Amino acid sequence: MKKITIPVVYSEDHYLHDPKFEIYDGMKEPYAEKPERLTSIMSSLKKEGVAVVIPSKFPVSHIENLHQKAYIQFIKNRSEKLEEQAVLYPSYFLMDTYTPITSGTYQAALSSVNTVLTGAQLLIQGERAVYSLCRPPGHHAEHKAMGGYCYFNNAAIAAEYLSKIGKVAILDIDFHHGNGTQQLFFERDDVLYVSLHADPVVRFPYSSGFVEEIGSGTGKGYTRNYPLSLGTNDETYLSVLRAALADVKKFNPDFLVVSLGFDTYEKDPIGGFALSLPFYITIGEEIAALALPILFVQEGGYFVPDLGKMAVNFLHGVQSRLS
Ligand code: OKP
Ligand code: ZN
Repeated sequence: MKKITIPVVYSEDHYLHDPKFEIYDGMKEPYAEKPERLTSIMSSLKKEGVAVVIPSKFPVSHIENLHQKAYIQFIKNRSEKLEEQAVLYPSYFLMDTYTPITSGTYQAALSSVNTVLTGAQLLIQGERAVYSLCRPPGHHAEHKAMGGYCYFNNAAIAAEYLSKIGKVAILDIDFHHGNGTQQLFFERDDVLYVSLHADPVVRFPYSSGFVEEIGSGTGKGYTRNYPLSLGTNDETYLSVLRAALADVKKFNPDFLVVSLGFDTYEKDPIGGFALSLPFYITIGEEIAALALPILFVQEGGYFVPDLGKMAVNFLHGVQSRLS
């Protein structure tokens, strides 16, 4: 197998965000979006000998391009005022009960944004593919609402940054629909949003990700949703992935941003598809075959013991199609 030469952008700042619980239908549950997720991926990638890039600092204006200033300030202020072990479920700017603020949340979320912007910058400098290994994730975060473990919309912020240079397509292959990313580009025709996800009737975020949502105004036709049934297997997923990739190809973008979730895996504790471990090689190959500069942005994936294997398989698939 080819050696993985795709740079991995990673910062240990994500450890600063470590809530101890989430609230599911009123009951406290252990927090699924935990730091060990990235520890698992990072230790497997290090064994593959990947080059690790530490993110540079970008101005907050990149976040302000997509999120309301008052919303950003709110997260910063509340975060900075909290005691170390405190877990705050704010009454404002919040769409669910999975996305608390802790003392390190703002710093971690800011670092997550820097991780993807650094990746985007590497693409602009000519890199073919970059993996931004960030947490907290971002695709559920809307203009002025946190939710689904997300605070700032990393993939959307990277796409916005790249869109100053060329047309950008976002392919979202996390198990959940990226309601935030969809919202942020719903009325635009310079950024395409295509998503494969669990049927929102049965899974989070419940309120969006339906086929009828296709964008509006100038953005009409630049949002595409592919909801899938629980239990979706490798074969069905592959045929739908190919349809989504055909949409991307037709759009003819200059850059591709992939919201990469590993919660489509058969053993994922909060997912519900039946994708196998070797299939992640295929997903990587199919996406890389588009021959576009690609930024991979980490979103979900919660079966910690196998996350490293999924990432390695995926990157091997991508690598095999980079000429
Ligand atoms: C974030 B991402 C289980 C409930 C989980 C929240 C899902 C957030 C997913 N205790 N519901 O897209 O992976
Ligand atoms: Zn997810």
